[in-house]
Amino acid sequence: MAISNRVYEVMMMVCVFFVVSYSLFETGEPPLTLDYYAKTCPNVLQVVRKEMECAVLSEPRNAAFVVRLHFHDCFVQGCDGSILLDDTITLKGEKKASNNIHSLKGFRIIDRIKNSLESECPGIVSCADILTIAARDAVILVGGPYWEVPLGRKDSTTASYELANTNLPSANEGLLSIISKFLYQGLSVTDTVALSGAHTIGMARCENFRERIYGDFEATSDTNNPISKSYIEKLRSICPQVGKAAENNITAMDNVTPELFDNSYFHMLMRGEGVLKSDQELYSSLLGMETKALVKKYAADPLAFFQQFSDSMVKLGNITNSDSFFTGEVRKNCRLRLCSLVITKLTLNRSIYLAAFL
Ligand code: HEM
Ligand SMILES: *[C@@H]1O[C@H](CO)[C@@H](O)[C@H](O)[C@H]1NC(C)=O
Ligand SMILES: *[C@@H]1O[C@H](CO)[C@@H](O)[C@H](O)[C@H]1NC(C)=O
Ligand SMILES: CC(=O)N[C@H]1CO[C@H](CO)[C@@H](O)[C@@H]1O
Repeated sequence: MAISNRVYEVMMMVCVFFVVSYSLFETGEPPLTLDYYAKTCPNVLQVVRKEMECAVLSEPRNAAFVVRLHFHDCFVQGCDGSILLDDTITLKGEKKASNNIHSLKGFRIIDRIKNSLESECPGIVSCADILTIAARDAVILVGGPYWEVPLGRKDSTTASYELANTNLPSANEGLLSIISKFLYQGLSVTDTVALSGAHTIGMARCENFRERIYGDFEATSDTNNPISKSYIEKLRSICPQVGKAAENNITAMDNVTPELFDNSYFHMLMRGEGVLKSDQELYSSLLGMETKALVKKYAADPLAFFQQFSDSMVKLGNITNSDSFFTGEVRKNCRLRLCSLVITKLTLNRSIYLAAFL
């Protein structure tokens, strides 16, 4: 016991040393590069692709889970794997934040990729980079565009439940509020519309579309059209107006080609049949002249959508938190900070000693 505690103390000091020395001596962020792992883990892209192929082949919705995970990671402290951290006694994670709880999934897919990469090249590839590559592969595997992924992110040693609550957009939020959340991250109105096109795959839960289907759905869609009428009836049967029983009943956000990454989401918006209020507002809000024009453009021109989606995903992946570059680490297990392993063990036996430290 004494020996192992000594080991933890040394590791703790090493952690603290790195944190202090990095933050003191470094300024400016090193750029991400396409060949970041060329020498240290040359097979990284193949390993991620193989795992993603298995995951998406067995369940197409896994593609949607992973794309959304990446988005929710990047909007909170930058793309630093903070979304992947589990709650512990010393860390309140992001998984229970309002837009994540009962909703975000796919963590086990990332665990599986991490395990493969730890046997291929231990301690080299960050969880934040894994998530970025996996999201790109997810999109390709369901028929979407390819883009090259800049790499070199570090994993955070922190997470932010508070920022997860404030930065992430939600289903019933108005257009201007959503756009301002994207602008805050350095993303444009064009990025907002193109990235929303990710809703061409995946599902939404009743609690996120109830307000819309008992609200302005009939006003935006054509209720004289029998197809449109039966669609809203279907949505209402999945999600009754009252009661909690159907809260986790789900429906596809693109009801035409739910498992295919295409531009039919934008056609839905033009028919006024967007499932989420936040989706339909891109086309129907009186304040959304620019977003409406973009919706029309991507509905008419699938290649323009694919091109912009790729560019916007690279921009999304570029959101960084300068802290994580210097205090960041490469986790062994995406759910746990390296240093926290040390801190937790020490806390058990040495809480007084630790209190002096922190
Ligand atoms: C524009 C603001 C956005 C809002 C308000 C929003 C909101 C939502 C909501 C409420 C859901 C359903 C969650 C549930 O019911 O459990 C959802 C699902 C999803 N979102 Fe977004 N989202 C936005 C933008 C994005 C972006 C930028 C991406 C990725 C680039 C994205 C990817 C996804 C995916 C793939 C799903 C389906 C997940 C699944 O099948 O479980 N969303 N989003
Ligand atoms: C993203 O970051 C990379 C490297 O840091 C840079 O080369 C590229 O221009 C950036 N792309 C966008 C769209 O911001
Ligand atoms: C959930 O949706 C199904 C249709 O997909 C519906 O038959 C069922 O009644 C819904 N559950 C509740 C509790 O409303
Ligand atoms: C004195 C004391 O509390 N020792 C504990 C230190 O932690 C290990 C587990 O990590 C326990 O087994 C010891 O009992």
